[in-house]
Amino acid sequence: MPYFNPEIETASRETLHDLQSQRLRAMVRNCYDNVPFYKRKFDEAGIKPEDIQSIDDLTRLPFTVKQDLRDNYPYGLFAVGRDKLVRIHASSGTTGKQTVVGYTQEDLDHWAEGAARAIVAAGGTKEDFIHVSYGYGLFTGGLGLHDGANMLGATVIPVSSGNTNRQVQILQDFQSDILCCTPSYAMFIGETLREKGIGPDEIPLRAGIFGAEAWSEEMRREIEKALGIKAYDIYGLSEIAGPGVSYECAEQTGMHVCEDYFYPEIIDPDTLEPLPDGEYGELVFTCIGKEALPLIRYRTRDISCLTRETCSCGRTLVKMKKPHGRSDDMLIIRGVNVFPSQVEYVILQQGCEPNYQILVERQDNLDTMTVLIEMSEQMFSDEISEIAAHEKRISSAMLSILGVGARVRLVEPHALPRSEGKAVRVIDKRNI
Ligand code: DLL
Repeated sequence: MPYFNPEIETASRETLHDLQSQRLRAMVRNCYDNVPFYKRKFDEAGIKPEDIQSIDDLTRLPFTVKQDLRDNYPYGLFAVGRDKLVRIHASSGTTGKQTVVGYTQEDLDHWAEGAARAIVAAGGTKEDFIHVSYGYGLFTGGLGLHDGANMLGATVIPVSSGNTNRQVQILQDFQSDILCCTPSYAMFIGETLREKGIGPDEIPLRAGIFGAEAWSEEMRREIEKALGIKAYDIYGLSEIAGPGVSYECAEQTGMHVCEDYFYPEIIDPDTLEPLPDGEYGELVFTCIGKEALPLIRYRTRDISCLTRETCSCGRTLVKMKKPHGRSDDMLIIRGVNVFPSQVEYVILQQGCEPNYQILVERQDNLDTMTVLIEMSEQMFSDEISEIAAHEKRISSAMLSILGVGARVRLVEPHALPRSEGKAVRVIDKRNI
């Protein structure tokens, strides 16, 4: 069973515990001495760096939230000066001011190692051609997988996102082995292949490493079929590191967290108390071992759970379940909590393809949810009554699974915009 770093990926729990404790001690000292924000927070909580001796003391430390990054925009939480910084990235900033993150060379090396571990866990070797279709730029996807492939010694094809016809040509002509992009873009590439009459067996692609947005098991199966590959999940977030904070192995029952650098916890988002393994709650990360932006107990808003059962791949690193979505993606429709991922589940379960958009409006003080779904070629019909019957069937499945009614409107194939990066699924007009 190949690993990128067997010493860490299959380390005993004791070894990891010691390493994590040692790194946490150094990190806390770094925060206290170099980040005035953390010094103030520690002082307010009456904590001295020497109070934190082991990773078990982590829960005594305060949380950090995205607003703290915004309040200290752009560089106020950095623990190093410009001379040590080597790279800046930023989040897309769709929900407010963008957040800016920075890395030293050592930070970049740790992040690249996470991405390299992910490529190896997906069956990649240094012989492989890694086709990177995540966007390059301030978004961490492109450069993250790029650096990971470089560290492994594989060959990078740095295509970036967009120009889907060209992507297909490169997949064929350059003989890419592993495709890296968002799951929604992988679907779009699959659809383009089909339109060109190219069968999945006519491209040499073997695997895909997909992340940056929530995607369901049903979506995985659609992508695997469309591209003729095995599809692996990868997770990350700019504030902690880009892709490679955690990654799937062949067992595909969760993503192994690089807990030697990024220590995970699950908390109850209301009480802020830690939750035991196996319970779903908000994922929190502490960047032990990070120099430039050492965030303590950063609340991700992602909903997941941790498991420490033995994995058939031999890795001992804790696994996090596929995030259900973000707590701030959750829609409240007439008082009922609805995650876009649940809507996607119904759509795929009802035999549609995952090309949809959720439109939320408020009419006469009442929330309404309309789900626009593209018809598949098989569903497409000139008979209005046939289309209406499909809409009725999907709508009643929505009601029984979501617990709230949704109007379903089937639209023509290709009527909805395709995404080359993270898909925009929800248009909420209630606050406009
Ligand atoms: O999306 C980093 C990344 C790039 C991850 C490429 C994987 C692949 P941000 O733009 O900061 O960073 O967005 C981070 O995206 O908090 C999750 O809500 C979501 N996310 C990332 N990976 C997954 C995943 C990158 N595998 C936010 N499943 C995170 C579900 C994911 N959600």
